[in-house]
Order: sequence, then C-alpha cells, then structure tokens
Amino acid sequence: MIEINAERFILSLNKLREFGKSGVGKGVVRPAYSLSDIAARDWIAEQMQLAGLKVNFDPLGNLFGLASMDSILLGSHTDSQPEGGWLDGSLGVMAALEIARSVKEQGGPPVSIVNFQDEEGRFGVTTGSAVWSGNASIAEADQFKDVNGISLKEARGLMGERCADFVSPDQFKGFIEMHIEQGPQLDIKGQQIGIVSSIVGIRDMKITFQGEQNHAGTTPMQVRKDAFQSLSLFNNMLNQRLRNIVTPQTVWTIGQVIIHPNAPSIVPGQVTFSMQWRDAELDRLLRIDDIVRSAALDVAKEMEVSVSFGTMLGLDPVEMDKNLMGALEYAANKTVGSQWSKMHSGALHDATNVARLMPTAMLFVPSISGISHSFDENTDDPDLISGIRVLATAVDYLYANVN
Ligand code: HGY
Ligand code: MN
Ligand code: MN
Repeated sequence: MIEINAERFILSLNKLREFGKSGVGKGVVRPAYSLSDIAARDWIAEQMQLAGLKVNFDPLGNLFGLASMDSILLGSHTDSQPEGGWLDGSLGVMAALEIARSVKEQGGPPVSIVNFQDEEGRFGVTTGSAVWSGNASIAEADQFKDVNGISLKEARGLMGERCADFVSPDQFKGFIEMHIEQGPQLDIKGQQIGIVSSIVGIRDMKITFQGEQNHAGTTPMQVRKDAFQSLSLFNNMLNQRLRNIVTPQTVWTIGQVIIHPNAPSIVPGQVTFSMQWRDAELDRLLRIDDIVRSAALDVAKEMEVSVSFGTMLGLDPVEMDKNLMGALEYAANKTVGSQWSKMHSGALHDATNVARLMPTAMLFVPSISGISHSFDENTDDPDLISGIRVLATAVDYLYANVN
C-alpha cells in the first residue's frame, strides 16, 4: 500500500507555484517555453531524478521521469494560461511526483511521470501531447504561431540542449491524469472526487475580416468597411443560427480579438479573432463548423469585407478506459466512501491525446466555486490530499490485480 506524504505533497505544490507566481491570490503566469516554465521544468527534472527516475526531455520539451521497467504513467502539465491558477495541470504532476517518491522510499509498483508541454495552447491545442501521440506532426506544429507571431519552432529552441528523443509509449501500461475539475459540479454536490467518463471534443481556429481602414470622423457610415462591425454582426448571426442545433452543454467562445490598428479615431480595417467551440458529440462539432463558416461568409458579403479562415485545430471527444475507471472507483470507495461521482469533462486534457496510445483515465478534485483559468482558482488542501490518496490506491489496485 503506497503511503503518500501529504505534507511534502502540499509543500511541493507551493514550491512549484513560486515559478511564475503572479497576480492576486494563488495566481500563476507560466506560459509554455517562458523562462518561468523552463525553470519549473528544470526543478521538476531534478525532483524526478531524486525520486530515482530517469529524466528525458523530448524535442517538444515534454518532460518524462521514467521508471526502470514497464510502468504506469501519471502526470499532466505545468504550463499555464496567460492568467492561470496554481493547480491547473500542476496538481497532476506534483501528485505523480509524490507517488514516485513514496514508491522509492517504501517500495511498490513502478511509476513513471510525464509533464506535457503547451497543454494550454500558446501555440496549438494540447500541443505537446498532441505531437507525442501522433495527433499532430512536429513539422506541422513547428509552424504554429502564438499571438505575438513567435513560432513553436523558435520557442522550443529555447529549451536547447536539454531535449533528446521522443520517449516510446510502449513501456507504459496506461495513463492516469489527476486534475482539478475546473467547473462547479463537485463543489455544488459537496463531493470530493470525480471520475471522468468522457472528455469533450473541440474545434478552434482564427478568423479574419479584412475591411478598409479610414478616418473615424470623415468616413460616412454607409460607405465604411468596418472590421469590428463585421465581427459584431458575425457574433449575433452565429448565436442565432446555433440556437436550434446546440445542447445546454455545447459551448462556443470568442476569447481573443486582435483589432487593427486599435485606435479610437480610426475605422478598424482588420480584425482577427479566435473561434472555439466544444461539444461531446463529433457530429455536432462538424455541423457547427459548417454554420461558423457560412455565417462568416454571409457577413463578409453583407459588409463588403473579405474573410479568411486560419488552420483548424481540433480534438475529437473521447471515452475513458473502463478498467482504469474501475480501479479509480474502487479507490474512491475506499478513500472517500460515497463522496464521488462519475462525470464528463468539459475541459480538455492531455489524456485525450494519450488515449490514442494506451488505456487512459482521469480523476478530478473540486474547484472552489468552479473557478479556473483565473488567478482565483483554488481547492481546499483536504480535497487535494483525498485526490492523491485515491490515485495512489488505484495504482496499488491495478498492480495487485494485473501482475
Ligand atoms: O482549454 C482547456 O480546456 C484546457 O484547460 N487547456
Ligand atoms: Mn489543465
Ligand atoms: Mn487549463
């Protein structure tokens, strides 16, 4: 039975938070390949080594700590959103580290760790695990650019000589990712653990309306080709047209808008914005794609502007492995009694990509008030500790029942 050291686990989470600590509360700014991200990865690599694991950075900067033989893989990611919380991704990596440390001290099943790079999509969507799993090629990913026009190829160059070859997935029996829920369900129900049954699918692309830049005082309204007005019309039209095909779980977001030249006295000539949508059903994701494109084309015609579509990124919805879920259910019953439920994940995770390679499962702990992708993200320590105990118990159970 793996006995984790709860105090050391919470201390490590707080130590990791020092890399990129920012904003109010427990906020973190640690985007992929930033100095704080790379420094955090170096610290984690040292800790992996101390836990008796062999360290390997792959060409993307995905960091693995490998046990000496076939093992279960645990982990998540430690890059953050531009304004992120201290637990999103970090929790799964620090939980994996604590379990590996405990195994080294007490003996126990072989446990390897992964810390994926760019899960939060500075460049793509779950970029590091997408490339590792073969969902995207490295040549393709290298062309991805961040909001400032920096390419992934350029950014990953900053990791320099650390990076070696890709790690073969064949040595892993399965993958379990522990994560915060990032939504309100567990908090509302007052439960401690969520066992994920499926993960949402996503589509994400940039759309540009190109109009005509001109003087905001002298250009009559009827002759303007205003890029912002085009976006505004598009947003209204899209909301109308989606009404009849979406479910209450379907979500769509325009979260990033770059308007040019972004000045009060200039009719904006160009707007590029992110268009993202998520749904649990592939068919609906594809139907929304058609609606997004036709609405943008109709707006372009009506507003006499041109429209262009960037590269479509996406991950299809995925089911979790029943056998691994069974181990988590056993462990949850043992650790928290009935204080758990099965749930769907509306957030994306590296687990989606890894599920292409091996049996994969996830467990959640509550997010206070359901807040995440915000400096205000937090979880109570007892819930963090229950989560890692469930994870450790599930690992024990799997080895007891397979080997
Ligand atoms: O966007 C997501 O769901 C993930 O947190 N990157
Ligand atoms: Mn995450
Ligand atoms: Mn996230």
